[in-house]
Amino acid sequence: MKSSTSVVVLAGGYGGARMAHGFALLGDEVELTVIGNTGDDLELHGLYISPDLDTVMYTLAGMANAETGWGVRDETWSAAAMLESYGEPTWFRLGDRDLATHIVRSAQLAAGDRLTDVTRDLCRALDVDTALLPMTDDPVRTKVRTKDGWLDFQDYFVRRHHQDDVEEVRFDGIETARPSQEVLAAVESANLIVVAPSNPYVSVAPILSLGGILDAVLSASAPTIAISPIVGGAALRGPAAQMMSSLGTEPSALGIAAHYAGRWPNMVGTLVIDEADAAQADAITALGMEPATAGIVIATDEQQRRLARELLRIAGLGPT
Ligand code: FO1
Repeated sequence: MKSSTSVVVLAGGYGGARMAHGFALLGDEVELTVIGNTGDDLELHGLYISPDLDTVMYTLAGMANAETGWGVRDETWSAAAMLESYGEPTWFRLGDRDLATHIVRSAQLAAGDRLTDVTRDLCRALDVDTALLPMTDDPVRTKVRTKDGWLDFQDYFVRRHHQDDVEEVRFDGIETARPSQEVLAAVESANLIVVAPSNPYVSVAPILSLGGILDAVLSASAPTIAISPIVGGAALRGPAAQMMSSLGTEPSALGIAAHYAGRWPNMVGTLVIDEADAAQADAITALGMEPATAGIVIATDEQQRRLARELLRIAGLGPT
């Protein structure tokens, strides 16, 4: 049987989950590892919640809520209603099925297990055979500075509906946090590394800011392909375009290229942009990045699968 291609996807939430799903749909052709951002993680009601890991896990398990882009589909909210009765905060909505994930994860962490091992156990229980790796087992928390001062990420993103202009982003704990051995091994042995169409500031940056990961990616034998999270000047979901503007980057495919080239020189070999942005290809080439044009709006399984296959072809790993 043809040896499978090892693909590592650096992923945030929504866009990362869809890109990962595209590779998962290629079945045995691809051995998929997803390195997930944990900077969005939070503790609420005494539970440890890992939104980006859960979005990827639920998507790969076929149980994601496609409308909201987070949590579980066909969800019920009885526990949330009872929490409300107790006067508990419910601005960060936790559905009954989703709560089971946080209960099991919190109990295993309290028993001393690593987040890496807990995530593996949860995925296995949901028949997800993709290796979903937290970027680190150490605490990292994304904070954003707005005109009202520093905010925890979920305060900014959910409670304040990411309406604030972000003036600065920081990752508390990043100085001492280290990528797990599993993460470094996956990067080292990958045939292809994919930077998913995730928010460069709060999904991709926490992963690449972890001590040792950038060097691992730069010295890996695998090519690195990034997919623009911006199509036609807008983010497909979430505040990426708004953040780029307030943080000084033009919200466009070219702006993404400039951001990646400036912040992580020589890390991205090919930037995949949407057909709608093909006119920016030459300017992207001038930044030392190879542009590739493809359909990068991947709402359906077929679109996700097709983009995954196209990325393998671009990397010289799939049928031409
Ligand atoms: N996002 C919201 O906009 N509103 C919510 O109430 C909400 C709850 C929630 C619960 C669990 C979970 O895993 C994610 C949740 N999210 C919610 C999304 C979350 O803020 C984002 O997935 C990431 O942090 C950003 O990618």
